[in-house]
Amino acid sequence: MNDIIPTVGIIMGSQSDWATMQHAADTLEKLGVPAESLIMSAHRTPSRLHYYATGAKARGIKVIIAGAGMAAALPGSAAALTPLPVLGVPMDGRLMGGLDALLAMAQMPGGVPVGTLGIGKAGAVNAALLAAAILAVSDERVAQALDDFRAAQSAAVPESPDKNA
Ligand code: RP5
Repeated sequence: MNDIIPTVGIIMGSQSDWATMQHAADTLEKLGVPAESLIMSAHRTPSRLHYYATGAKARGIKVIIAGAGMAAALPGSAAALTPLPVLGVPMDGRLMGGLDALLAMAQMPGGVPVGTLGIGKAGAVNAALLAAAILAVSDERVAQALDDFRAAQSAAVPESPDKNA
């Protein structure tokens, strides 16, 4: 049995969002940040979302990453129910390439913030890195993992292009 308590909750509106949100999960795993991944929808499973968001802080979750597409109400609805920071990831591949979801997440009414990332895979990866950066303020182990990630990322960039690629 896995008794590691997750500190990041990755939630998504549908199974169809997992192809994108798995990049957030993979990035947190690489950083050694324990996370849980769950499906819940502001529209299809409102009771499940309410139960999760209102109980997340007491369970030890410190940051919530919420991925959704179309009306993309999940991050904002979660943010309305929890004092935890909520990071939103708009899904791509839908109407307007995900621009509709991006605007829905970013245009929150004043008073209920969602930290909205970019559309798709890059947004999912960056949501994980931003969640880790939030944790790193008070967790030296995560701070070191982020430093190592950035050093490895820089080292992997060649100084000149491979002209045969
Ligand atoms: C949203 O509606 C989900 O986040 C998903 O991106 C979108 C469509 O869901 P499916 O029809 O693919 O289940 O709530």
